[in-house]
Amino acid sequence: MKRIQTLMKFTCLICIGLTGLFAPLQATAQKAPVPVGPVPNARQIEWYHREIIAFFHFGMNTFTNDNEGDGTASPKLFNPTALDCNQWASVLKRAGIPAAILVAKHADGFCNWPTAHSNYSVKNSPWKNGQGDVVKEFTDACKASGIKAAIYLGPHDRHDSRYGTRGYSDYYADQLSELLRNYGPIWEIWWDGAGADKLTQAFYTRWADTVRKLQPNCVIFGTKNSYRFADCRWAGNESGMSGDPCWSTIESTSIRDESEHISQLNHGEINGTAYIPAEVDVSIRPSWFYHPEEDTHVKTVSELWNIYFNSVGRNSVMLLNFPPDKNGLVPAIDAQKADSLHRLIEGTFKTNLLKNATIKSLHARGPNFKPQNMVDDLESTYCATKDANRTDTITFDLHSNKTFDVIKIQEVIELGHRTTGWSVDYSVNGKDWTPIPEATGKQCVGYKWLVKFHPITASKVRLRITSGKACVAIHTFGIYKEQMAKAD
Ligand code: IPT
Repeated sequence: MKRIQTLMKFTCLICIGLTGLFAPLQATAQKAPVPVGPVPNARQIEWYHREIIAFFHFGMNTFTNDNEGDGTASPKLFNPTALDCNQWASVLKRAGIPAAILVAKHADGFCNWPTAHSNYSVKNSPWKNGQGDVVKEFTDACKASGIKAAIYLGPHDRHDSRYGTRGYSDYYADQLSELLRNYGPIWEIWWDGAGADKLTQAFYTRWADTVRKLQPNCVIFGTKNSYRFADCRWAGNESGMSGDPCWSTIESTSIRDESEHISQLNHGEINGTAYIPAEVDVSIRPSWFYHPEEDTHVKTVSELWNIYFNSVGRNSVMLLNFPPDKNGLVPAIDAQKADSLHRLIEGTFKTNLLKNATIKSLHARGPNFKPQNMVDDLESTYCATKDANRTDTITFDLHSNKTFDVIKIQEVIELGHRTTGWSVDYSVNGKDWTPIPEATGKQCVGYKWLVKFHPITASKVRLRITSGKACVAIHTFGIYKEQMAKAD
């Protein structure tokens, strides 16, 4: 009995000794890196993953062939002959676009839904004898297609004489409540800064409160005096161009003082204290609203491909506007371009040519964070270095020559912006390295960074993380061959 007890004691001591020795090592190898700097909230993480959002500018301007109506056009002019939001949704489904924002009221003040708070609405139009509701048709169509529905309720209003007064604050809050209460989940609310200078922070404090109470998960696109509530920001232009770099971080006051900070909106600020990434609004046509004379000016697939690289490929979300015509339909040509863009994206990014590469890194953190995680197509895994290593060199041996012209790199956004410098080189003979100029001296990664260049044929590729704010955490690294169809 005594012997058994002594043996047990001895065994336990050995166990404790072994655990003591290996546990800390094991723990370091398995422990995730800690976040650095500002990090995204749950709404922003979800928003980033949509990548492309559709915008629908449809309203009185569609019928007056205008973009900025002054609010005096008669409601009698609003009369779409064949409005079909299911057609809009099917265009988006085919184009792989998972979320859409409808203009419920543009700055002319005309309301696309039968609001109880104004007579300037579809209620007084001939469309469906005043019984129609575009917001309802839109949100129903989105719901039926599994598309996230969102709303633009223009803060500026040229029709309502109370604009800028206390009375307007009530009016807008009432309309916001109507829209956020009666149409199911609203994924985003868009607060255009155009003409909104009269609106002080007090207006937005009240309206943001309404949003948060009625739709806690709703993303806020904030501008100017709504800066304190912004989940995402304007990129500083309407041509589809985020800056290089384009940090998700910024000083939120740069959003408030927009006109003096266009460059900050475009590039973000590396040491910005707020996490407010860019949403890049751009129209598939020259204007936001439909004009028949622009039927021959729909953006080409190459133009859209460039915009995709300059928005989604620059750590931003792309917000692509489709202007429905007077019938209330998305024109076939616009639909076809969006469809082709989708096929190009899908085709190009289908095969990561690094998938079967042998991968070596200098400072691998441990088995759970191995470099192979960068090419495994899994959402949950990533590659990280040890806490002490803010740089790394990761070499991919392809074993044979492969031709590629696109690079994709993604960080783990939940862990904040870490990488601040990176470059990619290739080797043909397996020994000497040549830099890819378009992928040299890069700074930002974030949710996603894409680079394209003339095709390169190589048997080895090397990713160098040259500087960072904390240890490296790369979610994805890939090389691809662009799959542009012949007809654009
Ligand atoms: C511009 C606004 O000033 C900005 O806040 C944002 O809402 C943006 O529009 C959206 O495109 S005004 C425009 C005429 C550049």
